Amino acid sequence: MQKHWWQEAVVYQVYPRSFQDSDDDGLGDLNGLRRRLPYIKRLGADVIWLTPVYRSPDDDNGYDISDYESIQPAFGTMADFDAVLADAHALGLKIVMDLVVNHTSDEHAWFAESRKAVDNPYRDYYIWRDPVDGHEPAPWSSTFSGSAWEFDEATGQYYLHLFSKKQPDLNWRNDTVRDEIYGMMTRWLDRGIDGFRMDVINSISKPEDFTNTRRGDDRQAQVHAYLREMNDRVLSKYDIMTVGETGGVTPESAQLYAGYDTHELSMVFQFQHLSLDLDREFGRWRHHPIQLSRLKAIMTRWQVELAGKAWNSLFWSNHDQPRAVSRWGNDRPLYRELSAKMLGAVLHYQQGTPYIYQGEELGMTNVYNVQSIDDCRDIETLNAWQDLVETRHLLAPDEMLLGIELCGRDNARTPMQWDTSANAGFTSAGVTPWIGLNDNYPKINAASQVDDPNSVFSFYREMNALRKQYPIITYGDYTLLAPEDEQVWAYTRTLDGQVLTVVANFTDETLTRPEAAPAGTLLQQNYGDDAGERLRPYEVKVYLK
Ligand code: ISL
Repeated sequence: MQKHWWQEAVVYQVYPRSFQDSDDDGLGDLNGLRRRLPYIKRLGADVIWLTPVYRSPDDDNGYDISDYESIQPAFGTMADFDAVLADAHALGLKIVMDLVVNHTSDEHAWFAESRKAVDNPYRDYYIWRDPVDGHEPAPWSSTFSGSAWEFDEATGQYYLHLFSKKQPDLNWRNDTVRDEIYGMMTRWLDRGIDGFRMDVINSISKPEDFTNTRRGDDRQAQVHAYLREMNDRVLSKYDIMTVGETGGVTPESAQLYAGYDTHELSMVFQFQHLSLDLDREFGRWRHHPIQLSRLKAIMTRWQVELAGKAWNSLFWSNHDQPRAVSRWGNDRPLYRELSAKMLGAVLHYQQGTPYIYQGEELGMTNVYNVQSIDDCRDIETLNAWQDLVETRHLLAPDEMLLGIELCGRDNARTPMQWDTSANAGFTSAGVTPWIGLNDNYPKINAASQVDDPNSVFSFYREMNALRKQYPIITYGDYTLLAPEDEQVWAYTRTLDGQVLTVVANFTDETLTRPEAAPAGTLLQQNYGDDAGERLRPYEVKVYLK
């Protein structure tokens, strides 16, 4: 296996509209991020993944791009972007940009042309079909509720949109579309960025007909051909990292996307572990408790099956997910910090590149102050409310609000909690942020944690530092211990005769386990001492021998 810098890196995900406002419009921006770069450096991250900052009508918070080569004015200018990049590089931080090329905004110039006439030169940039018997050409549905087909009066055809109707899907079969995208990517790389996180990249290839209604990776025909072409024509010319967002991938298919010798991507985001608490029918809007043995089994399969063949990404959370400590840990005051540290350790000591979503390093929690749908901003949430509550009456308002509270995307999108001042230091007092703050910011904020050696922040910082010191954390082989245990997650990593053991209590009970007292010296823990085989609530211990 050839070693790559991104295998040894820790990535910090920044959602810029919620990170730091610098001009008092209630929206985070590039100058705000620039001011906070030293914070990310101090945490010990190596790479920033920046979610979209391109020009966009913001139907889906920037994932609907109307110009790939200009900056959203509310976020700043291209000069501001260059300044962020230069400052980041000066600090030794790399920047990976979001690449959203499954779809554009309907306000992109290509789509404005495309919808004008069936013989417009841009028509074939998108996916247009005639109606069948007066309605949608095929039964595909949108991730954001309703049909994936929108009828366009002007030309009497439907266009495909896997997400909102303001996000028409690009037609990757069209050689010119792919040329345009590769050209755009090349210009960004030549600007000096360090890679791409590729939005829903395993959806870019569409079948000839749209009769297969199963979701997932198996409806892709050409995706590997496209990614190999992209790699050949663009990616392989730079020393960058790429991570594909690939819902539906399995350890087998991930080896095609991210195999060491498949010449596609550096790694992918898989979502199997994030599906355990979802409902078959109502998805994230009806929640089920997770079974630890199943979570361990999924993560272990990825560890074992990719070993030596492809590289894992490791994440609990991102801007589409609820907060990790609320979902997998315990966000009550007594256990919040303990369980946030425990979760961090269980994830970061596995093999792969860890991703920290902004605020996770502080133990930021889900939002419990949502009173009504009017407090929500996320298009997925708003559309689902419209569909499931208002139109089809499948969920009662209270049940849906509970679903939103437990799993809605806005949980991750409230402003970063910097300090105890009004608006948490995200924006000035008196400004109304684009989305309400989590009202626990006086308790959970960066200012109270960065200098506290016992804080969640310091725990994450310590993990990041240990990773630099011990190659076993990056490269060791993973073995699960006691797979059936529903309360404890224990595993080892081995490399060159060394053994690293991680033992974690996922409950609020004190337990006794032989695995909890392995040989070796304690490298990291969240209680300050070692109780041997006794594991206290949410205790985690990491040993090295
Ligand atoms: O949560 C999911 C899978 O468990 C899905 O929300 C999935 O990650 C998502 O639908 C794809 O997300 C990406 O593309 C969307 C955008 O809204 C998300 O923010 C982005 O991460 C469309 O561009």
